Amino acid sequence: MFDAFTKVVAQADARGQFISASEIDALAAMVSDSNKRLDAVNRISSNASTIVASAARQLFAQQPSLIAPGGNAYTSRRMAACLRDMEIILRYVTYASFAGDASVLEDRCLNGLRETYLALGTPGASVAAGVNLMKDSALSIVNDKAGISSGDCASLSSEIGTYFDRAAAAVA
Ligand code: PEB
Repeated sequence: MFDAFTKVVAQADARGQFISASEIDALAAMVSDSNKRLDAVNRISSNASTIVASAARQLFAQQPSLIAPGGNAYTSRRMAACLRDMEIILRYVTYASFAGDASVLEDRCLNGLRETYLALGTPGASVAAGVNLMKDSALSIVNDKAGISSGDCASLSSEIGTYFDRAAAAVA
């Protein structure tokens, strides 16, 4: 598992070179914006159940066959597994957002997930749709102007968006 700093170290070591000025500049920029990152992670984490519940509600409205008899979220056991999976994926997205690096998400959550869903008969495309709905909801919470000092969060939002995109692409 890497964070943005250890990733740069590992890459420099693989090249057998010192850390470059541009790498230092990029990390310095990340540090100077770190309060935005912590606020974003805090907002997503503290609204996790809302994000999961509203994404799931929209997913089942868009794909009602999932909750109809025989569907992949039919019976409370499967529904619970589905909500739990969405929460697990969201949790790893917050870890990646915190670390500034996708490796924790890739290694501990997404690696093998497509094969797991194939084996279970769970439709990966529907999971991906659920992840995209969580992305929309999480980013609107991150970008809410209310109750926070204002600033430009465009690049942070798009970085966080890429973690959701990776999760969706891993199972679609
Ligand atoms: C991945 N999900 C399920 C299982 C596993 C995962 C390993 C099988 C074991 C179990 O049921 O608990 N576990 C999960 C995960 C990690 C992990 C992400 C990462 C570290 O350890 N059903 C739907 C929706 C979708 C869904 C499309 C969006 O209709 C999910 C939610 N996952 C779903 C369902 C099951 C499941 C299991 C329904 C149960 C499948 C079954 O038993 O029939």
